[in-house]
Amino acid sequence: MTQTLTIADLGWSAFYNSQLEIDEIGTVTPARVSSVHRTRIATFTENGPVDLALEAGLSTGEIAVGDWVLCDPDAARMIRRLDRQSTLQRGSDYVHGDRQLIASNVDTLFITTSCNADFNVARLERYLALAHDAEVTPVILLTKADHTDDPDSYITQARALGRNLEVIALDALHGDVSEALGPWIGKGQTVALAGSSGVGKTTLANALTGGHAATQGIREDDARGRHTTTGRSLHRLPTGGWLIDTPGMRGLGVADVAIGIAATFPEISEIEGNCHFRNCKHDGEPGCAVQAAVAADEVDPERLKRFKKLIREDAMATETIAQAHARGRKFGKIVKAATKKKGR
Ligand SMILES: Nc1nc2c(ncn2[C@@H]2O[C@H](COP(=O)(O)OP(=O)(O)OP(=O)(O)O)[C@@H](O)[C@H]2O)c(=O)[nH]1
Ligand SMILES: [Mg+2]
Repeated sequence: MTQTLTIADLGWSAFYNSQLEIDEIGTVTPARVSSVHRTRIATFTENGPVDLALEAGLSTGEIAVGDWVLCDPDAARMIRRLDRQSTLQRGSDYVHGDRQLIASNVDTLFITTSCNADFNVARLERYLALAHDAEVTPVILLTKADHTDDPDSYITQARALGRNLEVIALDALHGDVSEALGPWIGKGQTVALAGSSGVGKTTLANALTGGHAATQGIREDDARGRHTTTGRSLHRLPTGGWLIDTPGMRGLGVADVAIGIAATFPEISEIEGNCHFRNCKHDGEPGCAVQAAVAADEVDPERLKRFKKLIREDAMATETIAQAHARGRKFGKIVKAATKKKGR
């Protein structure tokens, strides 16, 4: 990147500015994380790209692409991370209750799927829950529109997954992608691309940046890709926005996103309060308002099935996370007590 950028160009706003301590103003440099590595992070600053080492005790696992951090420019060292405006993360490890950071401080999530065997409404709903929970605007991108004679059928199915949900079908190899995605990629806006491997995320990123990041052909038999992109990275767009490309995700676990699930299924969550029992599972209990709405053709029974599955999975994963935190706290106390004893 040769041109100089202002901090506003990088996406800085009053939200981050208000987190600066008085003695930090003018002495530290804000930097936006562009990629995260094992022992260092790459960032963009007003003065160009800077690689930063972390303070002892900090792990790069706690840093997401898109984060704002403060750094000491002379020592090329990160001082601290600023609070995030939004955090996209998925449930990744149920045993340990871990969640994996996908990206942070994004305004829009481009949920990317292709007009072929990858298209799956249940998976799209998982991404929608994640986006809604993070208060990030979801947009469904249907790639490879040139692979089907009937892109409209995909558009109709995707639009049915939300109220006023933006759904865009495109051919990333031949169409004018910047024009189609214009509303979300303007100055200071940040978008993240997410979806299965091989759906064309990097192809879209290249079309938007004018770059040549590696993309790869897909296996014809199952329409799956081969994980060409291996790390998350932040890119500057000629339109003034910022784009985060991510590696394809095989499964998308939900964890601690109950609010996002409710927002993804408003036709169900809005009427649940009318059920006779407060903890109604909509499984045939008397006075169930949701089953009544299914009977009246107001709620799609397939959507209800998928809603219940996500709620169950989310509750289990959330409990595991809570248990893991409790274990962590207990372990911390034991270590503290042992250290104290030793010091005596
Ligand atoms: N015909 C057609 N092919 C496309 C389109 N978009 C992407 N492709 C092709 O699909 C293949 C996979 O594209 P990638 O951009 O590497 O997919 P990806 O989602 O980044 O994959 P991962 O990095 O593995 O997650 C490439 O061969 C692209 O040329 C499209 O709109 N139309
Ligand atoms: Mg890719």
